[in-house]
Amino acid sequence: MRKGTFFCIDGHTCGNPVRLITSGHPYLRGHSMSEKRQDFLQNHDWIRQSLMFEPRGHDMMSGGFLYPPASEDGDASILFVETSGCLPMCGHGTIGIVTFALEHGLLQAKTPGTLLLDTPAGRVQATYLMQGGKVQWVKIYNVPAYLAHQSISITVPELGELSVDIAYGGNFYIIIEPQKNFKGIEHFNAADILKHSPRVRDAINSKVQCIHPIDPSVQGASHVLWCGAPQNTNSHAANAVFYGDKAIDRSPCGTGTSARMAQLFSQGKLTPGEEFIHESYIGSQFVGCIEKIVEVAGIPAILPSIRGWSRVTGTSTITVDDDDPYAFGFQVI
Ligand code: PYC
Repeated sequence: MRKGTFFCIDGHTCGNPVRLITSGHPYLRGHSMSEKRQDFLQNHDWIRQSLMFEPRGHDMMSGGFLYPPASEDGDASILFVETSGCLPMCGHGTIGIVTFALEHGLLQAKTPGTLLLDTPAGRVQATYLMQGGKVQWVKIYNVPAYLAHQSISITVPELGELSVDIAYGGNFYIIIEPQKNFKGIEHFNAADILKHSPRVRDAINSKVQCIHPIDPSVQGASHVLWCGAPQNTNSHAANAVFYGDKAIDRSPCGTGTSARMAQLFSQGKLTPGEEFIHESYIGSQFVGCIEKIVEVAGIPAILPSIRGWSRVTGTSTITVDDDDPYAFGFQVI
C-alpha cells in the first residue's frame, strides 16, 4: 500500500526550500544512516517522490526526516530527501531542519546549544543560538571535505573547453572557476546555468570516477558549482549550485561551500581560522571557516564549518493516495 498522511513544517534556509516531514516515517533497516539511506532508496522512494516532485513540491524542493540517533552519543539522525534523490549530506537542509525542530520542540539537545547529528555522510555537529523561542543561527561542523580531482579538461557544447576541479563536501561538486570560456556567474543568467550544467555533469561523469574512499555508496559528481564575483561588498566569493535536473540552489549551499573551501585550501588561498563569506545566486550569505586540517583515508582534508539561518513559512498536511494518477509526482524537464 502506497498511501499516507505527512505533516510538514515548511520554510527556507537563506532562500532555498526546506520541508521537515514530521510524520509518516517509514521504518528503515540498517545500523548506520548510510545503510538506512540505501534501504529508503530501495523500498520507500515513493515517499520522497510524492513529497518533493510536483504537484506537492517543485524543482528545488528539499527536506528531510528526523530519526532517533544511529550512534550512542548522538542526539538525532537526519535522512535527507530532495528532487535528485537522498543526499548523503545537505547543509542548508541541516540548518533548516535543526531550526524548525528546535522551534517546534521536536529536538532536545543533551548538551544545550550543541547537537550531535548522524547523517548518511557521517557525524555532523550543530551549534545554535535560540532567543525568544526563535533560532537566530545554526553553525554546522560538516563531514571532512577534500579535493578529489584537479584541472580536468572537458569540452562542453556552446562553451568549448573548460578546466574544472572536483571536491567533496558531503556530495561531489564539479567546481568551475572563471576562465577563458566562462567569465563568471555574473555573466550567466539562470537559463544558462540550467542549460550548461547537465552537459558539464555528463562530460565529467563519463571521464572520471568519484567514489568516497570510506563509503563507496557515496559516488558520482552530482552537483555543479559555478563561481563568480559577489554582489555584497563583504562577501569573499559567490556561487551558483546546480542540482537535480532543473534546480539552482537559492542558498549559498552548505556542502558546496565546504567543497569550495577544500579546493581553495588545496590552492593555498584559504587558511584554517579564516572567515569565508560565500554568497548565493540571490545574494544570501553563509559564513564558512576551515576549523582544522584532517585526512580522509590518507587524503589531505579540511573540517569545514558553515553558519546560516532559516525561517519557517508554514505548516502543511500532505496526503498521498495511490488512486491519484499523479500520486507519486512528476517533473517537467
Ligand atoms: O546546502 O548542502 C547544501 C545543498 C545541497 C543541495 C542543495 N543545497
